[in-house]
Amino acid sequence: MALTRSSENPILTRADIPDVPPGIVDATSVFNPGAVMHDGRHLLMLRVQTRGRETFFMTAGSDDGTHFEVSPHIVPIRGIDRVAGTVYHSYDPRITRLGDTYYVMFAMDTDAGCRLGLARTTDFATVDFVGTSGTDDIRNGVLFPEKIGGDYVRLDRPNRVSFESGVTSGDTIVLSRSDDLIDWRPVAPVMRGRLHYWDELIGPGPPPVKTREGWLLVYHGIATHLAGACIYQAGVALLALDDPAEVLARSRNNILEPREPYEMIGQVPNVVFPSGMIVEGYDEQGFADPDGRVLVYYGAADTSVGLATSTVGDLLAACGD
Ligand code: BMA
Repeated sequence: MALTRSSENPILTRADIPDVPPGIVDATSVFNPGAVMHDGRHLLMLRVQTRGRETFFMTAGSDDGTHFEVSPHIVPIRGIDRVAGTVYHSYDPRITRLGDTYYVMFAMDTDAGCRLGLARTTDFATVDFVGTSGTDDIRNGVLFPEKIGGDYVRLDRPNRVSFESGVTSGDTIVLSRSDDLIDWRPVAPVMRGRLHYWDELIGPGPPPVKTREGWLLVYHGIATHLAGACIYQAGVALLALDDPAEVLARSRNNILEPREPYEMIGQVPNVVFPSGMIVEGYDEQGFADPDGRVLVYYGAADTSVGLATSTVGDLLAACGD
């Protein structure tokens, strides 16, 4: 089995969220975290929701990757007020380290629709808004941890599919390139959803990880054909190192699906939503060690945070299953 749930799951629940009045009092949920190693510790950037259904970012730190302590602060995105109109929610942060800077790419619900916001930080105490990253209606965007062919590169998922509820989604992960992280050129579709199967709608999960075999991508897929239900699951794919628009392998089955009560019951039932991934162990050239432990952090039922672990080698093998 490619991914094994932590016996401590869910590793974070609303009970772990300290009050930060007046914004956060008796939090409702915590889910879909970004994850990164920072100063030798595991760091999560959390999506915290309140009874007012307002959304805030908080951080949590851990020495072992499983037991986290949430800092009693809201993390403001300094300068986000430059966005025209109202930003109703900022959520689903994906964190990529480029050199000494951490970039956070996140979804923003704005008057104009869903947009990707980009912020940067070196310490997670102050996080500065860089800008709205592109003009398209996109919810999921993940930056690669290095330039490829001289460009910044990301995987994104344009929202081109509408549910009856008005929620938008998409069935294609696209590769886009940029000179400045703000203006993006879509260059090629990478993967499409597989109608009738587990991943009809898809979106990138955490930022891709560089291995000697290729870029390892964990993504989410949604099955929509089951009466009255959308089931969110996770899968893996392998993309070519020099041209990540080329898919070398893609798992036939999902590698994580809602099975535990905390994944099946909650604010949005039947959801596992991988958003953070930490690999413990890289070689001198910056490739992930095949034996390195992989920690995948995911939102469970839009209510709590789950952890599932693997190794780089096992995830690579799952791409071909
Ligand atoms: C997606 C996003 C995620 C959420 C998921 C399940 O479209 O909004 O933030 O976890 O739906 O509700």
